[in-house]
Amino acid sequence: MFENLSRRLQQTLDGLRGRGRIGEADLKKVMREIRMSLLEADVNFEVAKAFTKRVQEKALGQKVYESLTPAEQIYTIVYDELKELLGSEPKQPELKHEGNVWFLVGLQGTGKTTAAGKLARLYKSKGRRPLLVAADTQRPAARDQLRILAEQVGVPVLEVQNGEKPAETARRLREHLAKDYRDLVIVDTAGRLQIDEALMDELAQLKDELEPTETLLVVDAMMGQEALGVSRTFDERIGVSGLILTKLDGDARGGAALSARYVTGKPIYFGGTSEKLDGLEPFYPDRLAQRILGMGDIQTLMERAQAAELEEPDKAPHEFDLNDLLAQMKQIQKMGSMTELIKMIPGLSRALPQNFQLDPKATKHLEAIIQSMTPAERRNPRILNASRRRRIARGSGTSVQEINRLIKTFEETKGMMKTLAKSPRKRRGFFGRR
Ligand SMILES: Nc1nc2c(ncn2[C@@H]2O[C@H](COP(=O)(O)OP(=O)(O)OP(=O)(O)O)[C@@H](O)[C@H]2O)c(=O)[nH]1
Ligand SMILES: [Mg+2]
Repeated sequence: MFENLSRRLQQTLDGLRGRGRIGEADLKKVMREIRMSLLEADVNFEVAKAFTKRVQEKALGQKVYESLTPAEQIYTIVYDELKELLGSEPKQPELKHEGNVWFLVGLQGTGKTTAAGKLARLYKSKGRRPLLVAADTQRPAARDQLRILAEQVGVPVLEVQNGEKPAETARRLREHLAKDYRDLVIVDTAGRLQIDEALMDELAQLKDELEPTETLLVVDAMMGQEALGVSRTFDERIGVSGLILTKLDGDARGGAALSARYVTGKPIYFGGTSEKLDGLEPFYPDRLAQRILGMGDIQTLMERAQAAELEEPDKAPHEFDLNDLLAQMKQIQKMGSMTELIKMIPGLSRALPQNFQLDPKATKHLEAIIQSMTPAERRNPRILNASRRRRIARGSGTSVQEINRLIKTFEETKGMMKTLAKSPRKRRGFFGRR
């Protein structure tokens, strides 16, 4: 998602690079290009218009910073406005010491049940005690789906019965909580293909009974503009406190995601990034804006790297060796597609061709080579002389050239690890500043 928009915006802004001055006519042209890029990405028309108008006003009115070139100034304005459009500051749902009830609503298939499971997993990992409530009173299959997720996450689930009245559900919930203390109740509700009165009434009644502390509207980013009109209806009828944007990993153009905050006026709390239970991330307007403008999302990258590292049992400090390289390759596979990660590295994303994919077989080869080495060789690749390399090539069914290449990659990675370890934060920001 966002790839085309990202590419087009970057092209437009790159076109300004190296200019000493940007005249009003040039600026108008740039604004037209930005507006077109946004519209092509399926951004709401009003949103696109207002966006470019604000960028232009700021660009004309801004005092000139000597430290920035005109192109860089426009870059920063576009960045600021994108961030603003996405909600400016990251927001999370309110979480009190106890008594939290989160109500998930949304159209059919948007990802409510999946999001309920993901939220339970996320907050359990933060030390909370979630309870899932399967509140679809019509489809037993929907309740089964949530029960399976609850089992995977390891949290209990309370299931409504067919045709159960909201007041009865509330009573059973209180009874359940009296027996088994829980500080976060996540309620998964039924979806419908279209807004329909019966559903809205049912949800409104259930909401009255359960008195949720947050009502989270689940919006499918793949649905495009129409999702947002629907969101407004949900808000009018039921009241919504925040959004969860799902399927951000899809190949939709991204317009709905970009317009959601502006059109609904509600903060985006989370983004869904895969079908799996760990595919939910707090939504950071600044990081997404950075990613769209191609500045790389180093912070997300580092956090994901750290999260994966926590799962590594062996954390004793030692010199980076081939075992680490192998472990790293495996972690990277775990972290998500390599291509996605590479796209987050500043500079690299723009250098790559549009449909770039890495070869997953490459890791398998690497693994075979490293596994053919003795423990001593893995710890200290310097001892790998020609005869050892020949032996390893035979053992792993590869060639000496491949081993040489691996050693080179290893040396490079080792160098990079040192640089990253020294100054992880200095690399952030516009054009190396900040
Ligand atoms: N790729 C991707 N798929 C998702 C994401 N969230 C949900 N899905 C998929 O979307 C489909 C529908 O998800 P559900 O969670 O069943 O949707 P729902 O809103 O509960 O649907 P109903 O209960 O029928 O209204 C499933 O195939 C999910 O795996 C996401 O963030 N990314
Ligand atoms: Mg469901």
